[in-house]
Amino acid sequence: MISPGYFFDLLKQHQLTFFAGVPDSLLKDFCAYVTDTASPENHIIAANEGNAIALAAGYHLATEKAGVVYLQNSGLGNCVNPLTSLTDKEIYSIPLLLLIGWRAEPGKKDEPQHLKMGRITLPLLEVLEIPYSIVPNDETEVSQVIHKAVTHLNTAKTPYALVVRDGTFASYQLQQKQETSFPLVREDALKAVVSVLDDHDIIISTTGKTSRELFELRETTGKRHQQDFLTVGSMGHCSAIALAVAMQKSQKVYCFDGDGALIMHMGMLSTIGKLQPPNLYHIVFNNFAHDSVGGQPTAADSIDILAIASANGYKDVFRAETVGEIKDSLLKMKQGAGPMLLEIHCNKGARKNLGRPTQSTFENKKQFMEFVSNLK
Ligand SMILES: Cc1ncc(C[n+]2csc(CCOP(=O)(O)OP(=O)(O)O)c2C)c(N)n1
Repeated sequence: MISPGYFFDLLKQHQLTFFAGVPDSLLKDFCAYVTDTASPENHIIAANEGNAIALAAGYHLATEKAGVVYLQNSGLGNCVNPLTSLTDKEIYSIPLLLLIGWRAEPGKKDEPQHLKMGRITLPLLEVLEIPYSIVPNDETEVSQVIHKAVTHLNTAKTPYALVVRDGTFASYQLQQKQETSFPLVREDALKAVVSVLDDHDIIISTTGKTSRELFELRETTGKRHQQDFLTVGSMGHCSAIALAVAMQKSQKVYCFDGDGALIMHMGMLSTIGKLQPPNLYHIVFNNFAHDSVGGQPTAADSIDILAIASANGYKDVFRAETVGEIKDSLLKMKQGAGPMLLEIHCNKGARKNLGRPTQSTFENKKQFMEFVSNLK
């Protein structure tokens, strides 16, 4: 295993001191080390991975140096546009080092939403004409790989990728903990929300632990999963799915979002505000963090989600912290026409024994579509 500090120092020796990215569970120890060690102007947790590429491009324009962009391989999709039309050698030729967490490396067991990207990560880099190395699990070998990458950055002046396998980095505990002290964690808040929804309400839930907790809640309460569509992949897009469903059906549609996911594709708020779906209710479980992949902070502490939703045309907005406030807000929301947004402030953290959906994505889709087709 490689110590995050050792890897960070190797990068530093090669003048690689600027980091931008979206956190990933495989990179969480390294991301935590960067959060504790890099100065604020040298570490930007971006809204999405495409933004991170552009941040590294801006850094290069200003300093002539290459930046490091860290991401989960699922975020490679968000990078394709800026990698092909900004940093590519046929456009501005901007060097940067991609550090990619390799979920679902072929041969390793992983969740369905990662399988395709796991299989095509290396071929996709090849199609993008981005040379890469797989980071060795050994500290003596890793410096050679970084040396190779840096030689490419300095000579070809285009992106180079380091692909990181599961278990490459040794554990590192984040020192700069940003703890909140709200009464609830996400799972308790989610239970409170679900307790006041009806059996014919539609739920579209976001990527990560929110959907896992919703799935387990249905299991433990002996309910079927038919009214829930779990957006296990495509982070940031559950509100778009919810909008389109709401526009085709008269039933109430509840979008269960996370602050990281909402911020990742915040542009969707403007589409919802413009189209004014009266049956769309947006619930944001705001724990101010990318809790599902290690708890790194989002920008949620410096923005006003309610003001943003209002300014985008949401008809009413609410904020809650306690079970009572959640229930009161939802009862008020149910009586009025949407789009409306409820922001629930909650703490990071989840049960250690939280499972993953045992139902396949195909079964989830089938049951959900049958349920929806029987609605008006
Ligand atoms: C495009 C993309 N980038 C990164 C990830 C990895 N990822 C999965 S869940 C998650 C954090 C989600 O944060 P938030 O929406 O705030 O929900 P929380 O986990 O805090 O409940 C991330 C970064 C992903 N699945 N897809």
